[in-house]
Amino acid sequence: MPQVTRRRTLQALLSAYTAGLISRAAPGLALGRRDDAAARALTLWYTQPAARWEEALPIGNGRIGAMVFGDAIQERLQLNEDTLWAGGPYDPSNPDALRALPEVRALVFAGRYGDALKLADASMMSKPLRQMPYQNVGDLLLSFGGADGQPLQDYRRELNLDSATVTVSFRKGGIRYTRETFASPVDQVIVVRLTADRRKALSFDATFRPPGANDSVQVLVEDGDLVMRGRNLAQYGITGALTWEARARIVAERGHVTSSPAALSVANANSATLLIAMATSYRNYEDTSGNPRAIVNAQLAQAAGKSPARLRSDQLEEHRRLFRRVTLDLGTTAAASLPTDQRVRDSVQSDDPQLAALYYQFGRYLLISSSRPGTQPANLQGLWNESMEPPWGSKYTININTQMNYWPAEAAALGECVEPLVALVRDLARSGARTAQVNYGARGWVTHHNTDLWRATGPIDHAQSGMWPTGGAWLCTHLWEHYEYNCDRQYLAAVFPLMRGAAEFFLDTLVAEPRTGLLVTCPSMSPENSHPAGVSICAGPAMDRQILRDLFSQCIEAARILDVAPDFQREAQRVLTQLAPDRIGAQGQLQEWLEDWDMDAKDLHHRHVSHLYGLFPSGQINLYDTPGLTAAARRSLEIRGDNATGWGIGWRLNLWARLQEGDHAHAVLKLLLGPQRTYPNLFDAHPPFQIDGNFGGTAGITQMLMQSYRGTIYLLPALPRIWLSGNIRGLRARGGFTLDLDWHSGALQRAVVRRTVPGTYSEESPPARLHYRDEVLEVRPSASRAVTVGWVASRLTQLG
Ligand code: FUC
Repeated sequence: MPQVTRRRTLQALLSAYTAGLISRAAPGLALGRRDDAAARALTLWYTQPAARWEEALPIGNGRIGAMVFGDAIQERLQLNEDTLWAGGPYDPSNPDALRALPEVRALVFAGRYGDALKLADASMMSKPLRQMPYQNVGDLLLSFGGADGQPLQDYRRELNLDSATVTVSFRKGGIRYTRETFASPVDQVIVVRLTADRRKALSFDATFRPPGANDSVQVLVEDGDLVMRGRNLAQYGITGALTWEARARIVAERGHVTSSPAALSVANANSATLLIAMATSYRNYEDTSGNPRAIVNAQLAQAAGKSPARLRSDQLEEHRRLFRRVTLDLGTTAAASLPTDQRVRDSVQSDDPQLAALYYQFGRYLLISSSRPGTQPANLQGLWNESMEPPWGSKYTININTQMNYWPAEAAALGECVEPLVALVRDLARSGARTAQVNYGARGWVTHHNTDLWRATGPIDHAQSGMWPTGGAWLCTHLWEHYEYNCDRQYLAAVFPLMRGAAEFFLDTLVAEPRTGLLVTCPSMSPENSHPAGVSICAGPAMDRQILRDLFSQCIEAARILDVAPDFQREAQRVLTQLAPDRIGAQGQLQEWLEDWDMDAKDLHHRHVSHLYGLFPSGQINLYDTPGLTAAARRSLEIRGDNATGWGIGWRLNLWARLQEGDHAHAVLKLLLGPQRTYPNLFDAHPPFQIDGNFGGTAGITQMLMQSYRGTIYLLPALPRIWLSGNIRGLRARGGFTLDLDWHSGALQRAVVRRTVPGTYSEESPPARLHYRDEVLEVRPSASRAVTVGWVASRLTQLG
């Protein structure tokens, strides 16, 4: 064996061993106590198979994924591929919209909101009125023959976040069986490794089960592989334009593999490896000419050319490259030794800080598994969906949900995972230019409250929820945020035209509010909330002004950095000063609308807290620069209350953290982690399952421990008293910094600051401005030298 290969194999063996993937009973290998505890802290585990989908465990490589159920007798892997959606390329633009626009505006400004809504519904909406839903590929079923009457013993099912592997193991008839399932981002296949601790003990049948409601799907055996192929469904009058294929190959050690028309059977093998590849003909939102059969064949050929150990070590290395960047320890109580479903059930009354840490890392795991460079962004369910008619189509809802999916990304050191979102915006800037032109007669581009695989950008569903033009502008703030964390000028130059296009749409469509002359969006809404007229349609909601303030200032700053577009900079500056300001209402609350309507709104506890965008995710309203508005935002938050949908709670968590109220933030986090909002597999419950709450939770925990905005890094800004001692290592902060934080007895012990993007920094670069308990300290770590600070005699002090 060549030296390098041997070293790699040894390394792989060691990593598999530390992660607990190699049987603990393996001769000569004794797992150390410390590693055992570390592996436990990153493991979701159960003593029974999944009885329903929300108990199954997710794996994914960003593009393909599975929910693993883990039944001993009949294993089910519910499969997904992120480009398998209904329909095909389509243009939902509606020329009637432009004709109706002046009248809808006039009706809004005349206070005839009901009539405005009716006219918008009749004339301004997309054709078709709905967007295409995400689909399910179907199931891979493995049947192990359970009629022998032998009882099951020592059953355990787990997901280890550090190895991104679901392991099912049990004993039956004196034999221990183990199944390990993972999705490889390197080899683009799902791997199921089946082993038994007695020779020739492994026998099973494998088949595909098509998703319901699709007659085009065939299951067959072809060239020794199990194959399922079909076309996607038509929807809302849009023809299905995709073909797709799932293909599974079994490599068995010893034993026999035989086939029947729609199944493969393995008899008396020592072990077996199943490789599953999936692809569709989607190339991009305008082109569906790909060849899924050729793609899956090539993927299987590559994967089958590698040993199981090599498939495993390549996957581990790539997963850990991202996953291991951040570690979090919030302390451990007795609760941590219980199965995960029980911990969720107990979490309301028990003290289980480790569950919060597990939830935090699960959010990071989900982002790594559902959004990698080159894949589709994480949709409403990330990647995982078993339905042909999922809730809200499992699309991209961009009036909060998709953005929330990416809230944790940068600070949790997963900047790469934002790439699919940037690519989505690149597409929307093209498809949305058509909608801007046709529906509004405007330059630039626009997207309303939803989009799909086909990058549809018009208003959908009903004017009540769809007539909101600010979705694309909000997405663009993520482009800027990616720059702020990674300081890559070349990247900024590439995305600036997208940001500029989003701004140009508003340069052309903002209108002067008749009474004040201030510029407002119209028609628009404060997402999905009805004002006292009982409808949402309005002019100039607070959220739009806040998003546009961010978009325009970020465009100006980007143009300055790049030294481009002076005319555009001037125009953007002029508009910035004419946007209607935020206002404080009679109850001391931050007004959600131009008028002081808040207390008369239909639902005081509405799940959306759109007008608080300025406090979080934006920082334009904050404790330091705008104390009055911040107090008003706090009042609004109190009026809204803490309980909401999963993502509604997730948003509130981040907001309380921004207000630096750690104990309140912790109480909100407890709501999120409780059984009402978290399923046994730790998926967020809107309900139903929606992944945004998971990501909002991970972002919120970060915000409790560290915030970076206003050119300042806030250390432990919202540490709850109950997290007495702990540490978090590897967080990223704006400006290209990495931070390790340790705290003890409720106080900062030390912070280590590094510069992570050395190439972009010189000695003149801004320092890291650290803030802790009203003390500020500027430090200058260099590329090669970390700076350590501590809290000494109530002062923030540089220690080294
Ligand atoms: C928005 C929310 C709903 C749901 C949907 C996907 O419309 O108001 O609660 O999350 O998106």
